[in-house]
Amino acid sequence: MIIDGYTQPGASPNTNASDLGSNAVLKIELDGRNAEDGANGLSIEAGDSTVRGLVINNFSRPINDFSGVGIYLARNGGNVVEGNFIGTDIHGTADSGNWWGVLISNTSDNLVGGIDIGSRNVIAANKSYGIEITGALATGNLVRGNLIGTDASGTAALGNLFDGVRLHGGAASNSIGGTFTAARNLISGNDRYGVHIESNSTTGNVVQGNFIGTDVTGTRALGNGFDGVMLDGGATGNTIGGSVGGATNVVSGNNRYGIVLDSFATGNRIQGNFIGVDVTGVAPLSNRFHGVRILSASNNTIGGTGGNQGNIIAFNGGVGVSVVSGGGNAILSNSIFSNNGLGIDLGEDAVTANDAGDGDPGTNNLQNFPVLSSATRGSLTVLGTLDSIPNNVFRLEFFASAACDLSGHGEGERFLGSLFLTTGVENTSFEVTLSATVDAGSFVTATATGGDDSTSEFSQCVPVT
Ligand SMILES: [Ca+2]
Ligand SMILES: [Ca+2]
Ligand SMILES: [Ca+2]
Ligand SMILES: [Ca+2]
Repeated sequence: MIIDGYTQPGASPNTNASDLGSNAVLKIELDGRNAEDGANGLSIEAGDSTVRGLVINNFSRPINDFSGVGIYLARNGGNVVEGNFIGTDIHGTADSGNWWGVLISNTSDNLVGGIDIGSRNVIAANKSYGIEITGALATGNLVRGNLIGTDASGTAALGNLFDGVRLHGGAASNSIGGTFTAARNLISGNDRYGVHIESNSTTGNVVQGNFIGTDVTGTRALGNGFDGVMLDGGATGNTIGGSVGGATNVVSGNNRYGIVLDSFATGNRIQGNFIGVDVTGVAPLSNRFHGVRILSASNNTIGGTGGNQGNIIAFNGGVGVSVVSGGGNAILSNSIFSNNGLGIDLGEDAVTANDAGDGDPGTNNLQNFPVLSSATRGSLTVLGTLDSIPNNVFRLEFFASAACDLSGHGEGERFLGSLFLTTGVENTSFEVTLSATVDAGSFVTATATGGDDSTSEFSQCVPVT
């Protein structure tokens, strides 16, 4: 079945590129104000159907978890939802919210939006979630090119009242965004989280190439009310960003933290993102608090040792990466600088001093950081020691920064290189020569990451001489 509102005279699909809002002109409106309680705008269970060019609004009186939905997709998948305004008036500018915008429940391979510019939906002002994808049979769904939580211009908030996009209940291997510019979703101005991935077995989902907390240009803040991205409730093995071209999410301008990993989120990868900077990767566009916060979550990776896996985490109002509790969280090869607080903080309690022998348990093992004694130009030669668990291999990473944090520790603006160091029974000395050009007057810092992937805070800064 194809329902195509663009066949109505005077209607036309969007022709604007991704850095502008939608100029779609819509003429057909499904208005739920006079529908019975519990009505949906459209419920599609047959599959392989297309809905395009409609305004669907005011279906806002749910009587259970499957009602009060603008477009409800269940049972058979393969549907396409494109070029609609869901939750707004016909101009895409005023609040006429459904309860849910789009609810994809236990069905697979649906496409919301698309990489054709005419495919972009505006999904805004709904009274719970803009898009929810839920259930273990919800796999392989694609959400691409939409404006979620803004008006049609992409420059003003028209938030969904809960999250912009919620993945829940075991939804697996779904994709939000993509590496094509046209696949970018704008997910901003929502009242709670931009993207919320939650609950056990919600796994293998990929969030790439989106603007989360900015306006449509990626240069101005249009923050989500809570965090840009939240993974919690045991969400496992999801990827935010990636190392391939176009995978970068801009997660900036949000009203709490940039990205949060909470309550047993495990094995998730946060890679290649801009967190606290705008789309240029240079200009500040701060999240209000920390760039990344990890709380009761273990074995996640922020950055990585492969190429282009590091994130830029800068200019945030709090710490760059705060690990409040949990272990085995690797923080590798990132560019972390000019955050208001520390670059990396274990325990969220300012600099945690090294203990002799590093036997202390705790957040990320309270892994001791290296102690640097000098950094000398030419080829950059760094001398120092690491006091940690004997007879273990540690990955030391070295960074250069134009300025040292006020604490005297970190941050780490430019990743210079790494060294594997096997510890002896006492402080273990190292000397490493890095093929990096570093300006005199700048500073070198280091981190240590143990065999369980727990990364330390940053070392003290040493000036380059
Ligand atoms: Ca700082
Ligand atoms: Ca600390
Ligand atoms: Ca320690
Ligand atoms: Ca320790």
